[in-house]
Amino acid sequence: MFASSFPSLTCRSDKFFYHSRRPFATLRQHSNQGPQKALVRELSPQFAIGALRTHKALSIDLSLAKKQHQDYISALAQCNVHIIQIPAEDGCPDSSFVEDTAVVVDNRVLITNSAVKSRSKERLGVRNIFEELNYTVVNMDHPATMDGGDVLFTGKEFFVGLTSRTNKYGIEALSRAFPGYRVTAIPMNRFFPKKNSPKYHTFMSLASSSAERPLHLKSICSVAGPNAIAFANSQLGSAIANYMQDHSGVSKALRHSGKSLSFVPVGIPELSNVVYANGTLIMRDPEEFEVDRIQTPFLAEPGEELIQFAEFEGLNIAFVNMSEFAKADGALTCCSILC
Ligand code: CIR
Repeated sequence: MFASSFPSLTCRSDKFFYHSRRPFATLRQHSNQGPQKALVRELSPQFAIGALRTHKALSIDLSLAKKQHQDYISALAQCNVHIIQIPAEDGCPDSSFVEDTAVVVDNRVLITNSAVKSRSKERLGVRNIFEELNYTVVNMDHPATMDGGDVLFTGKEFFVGLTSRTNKYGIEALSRAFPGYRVTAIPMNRFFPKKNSPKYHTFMSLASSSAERPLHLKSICSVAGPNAIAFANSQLGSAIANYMQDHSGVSKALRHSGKSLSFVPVGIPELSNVVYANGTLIMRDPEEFEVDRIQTPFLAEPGEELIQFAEFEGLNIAFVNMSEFAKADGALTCCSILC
């Protein structure tokens, strides 16, 4: 059992629930079938110069990024999924972050509306491919905005980050698009210290790391296996994992059978974004990360918790170096749509 012992939270408002009052038992029964396809998008030739990034000074090596993207696709292919690669969207440097453009569950796809102008055209090519594949396509329109990076689907329910990219109208649109599933919004800002709190200045200095000021919900947590969520074992990551655990319909429904969600704490926050499909866990290469043994003598080896979890669950592991994508605030989930 890898459930962590993170501290309890006090925030428990129902304000952020959309379908939470529906008893979980009345919601759709989940099928255990894993994804059959992975949609990926060719790297834009403008990726290195034009991709949005929090840390503007970071320079991206385009040829290394291309290699990493190829390795990523090879790792996905090991997950027993059929790879569908579509061309980059013309004039959209971020279009390889295809996850943000759509949310797919069963045979239905919600094409999201980006809050960022430079990314708004990306949805065109994605919508076309899903129409060709005969999915039921639902479009999200203004004022709703969403990035798929904020949407964590456990297979049974949605958790959605309320962020600078995803607003409450976007979450309402998601609830309408997938009426059979419970949707819980996670108000990310609520977990940051208030400006007048004594912790604020410490927090802001830590916040130079994008892991502590994540762009998306899934920058610091992701599905790591059946009923398992990996999360950054940081103050913010633990608070969010705690919130999910408290608000999960599955936890409540299955509490008595002992089959609730389990949470895998990951010491290096950037390693908490993983891809799980059909018995394989893709994680960032632990060699990308160095542990400062003087500052943090007791920290586990990078990725050790995930590797132990995968071994315990009998999952295959694939490592992929994503350093160039991370410079543009991306990681593993963002480069594909599993469906
Ligand atoms: C952006 O700022 O939109 C891109 N540079 C990064 C998007 C990463 N997407 C994701 O993690 N789902």
